[in-house]
Amino acid sequence: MADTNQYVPPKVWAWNKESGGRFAKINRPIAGATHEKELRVGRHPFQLYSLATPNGVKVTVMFEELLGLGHAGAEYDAWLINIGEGAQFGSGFVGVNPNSKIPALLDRSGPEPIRVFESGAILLHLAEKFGAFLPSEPKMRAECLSWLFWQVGSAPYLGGGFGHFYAYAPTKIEYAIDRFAMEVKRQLDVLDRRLGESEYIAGADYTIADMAIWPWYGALVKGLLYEAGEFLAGREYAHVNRWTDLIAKRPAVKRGRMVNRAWGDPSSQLPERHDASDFEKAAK
Ligand SMILES: N[C@@H](CCC(=O)N[C@@H](CS)C(=O)NCC(=O)O)C(=O)O
Repeated sequence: MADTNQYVPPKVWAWNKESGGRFAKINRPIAGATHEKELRVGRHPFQLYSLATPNGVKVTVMFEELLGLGHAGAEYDAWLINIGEGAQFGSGFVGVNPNSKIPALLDRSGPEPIRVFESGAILLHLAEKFGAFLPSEPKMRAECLSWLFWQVGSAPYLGGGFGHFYAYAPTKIEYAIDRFAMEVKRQLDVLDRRLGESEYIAGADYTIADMAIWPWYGALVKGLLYEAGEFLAGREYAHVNRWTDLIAKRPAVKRGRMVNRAWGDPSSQLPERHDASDFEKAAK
């Protein structure tokens, strides 16, 4: 591979399939399906096609929270989409999410199925449908949506920027790691200041903004993402740590983070979820 200091971009970029990096196998410069594959459909009103990455966990936590509140209409089947094997490029999945990324949702609760992609849009769709975890008072609602969209806009710097160059890139490039470590630490400070003045992100209540932010930034300060806890001094963000621990104790969060998880400690995994009783059957 070319030395990054000497790399001179060509006039027109060309796809170099040997570019390396942990996800080189699934990265492509073109969209669309690579193969025909129908999605399976279960018996519940919601069909979720996902994986327990931070973006996936946002949605499974939301479903478990809704069910925990007694919204029986939020029953869902959670199907495993193995992105490492390219399942996001199957024709059925691309039909639900033309962007080929988990999570993707099919809402079959009405007369016609509605597709929803982008984790933030899915959280909002469910919050509006069930009138839950999204404040109705205008000021609180605006605060909640502002933080929800903050997460959607900020996390790519954490994942695609910092995480990529710190953990996955084939070479360690100081400039890139510095640039994104600086930005991610700035983001953590934004959160820490906010959580120093407010119990939850949007205010006194737990909302979809917490569900969106926790799987990324909570995991980061605890050293569970990119093994970067020490590097970024995650422990120093005291308010983020306080809030991370508070949310981790919620029973729905404990269940949600297991769904579509197919790695790690066997007791933390529930690769597919089709019934509330599936959690009891999971390995202890
Ligand atoms: N902005 C999207 C990001 C989704 C995303 O990046 N999903 C990743 C896993 S966390 C994925 O499916 N990657 C597969 C790929 O890029 O091919 C969202 O919030 O839903």
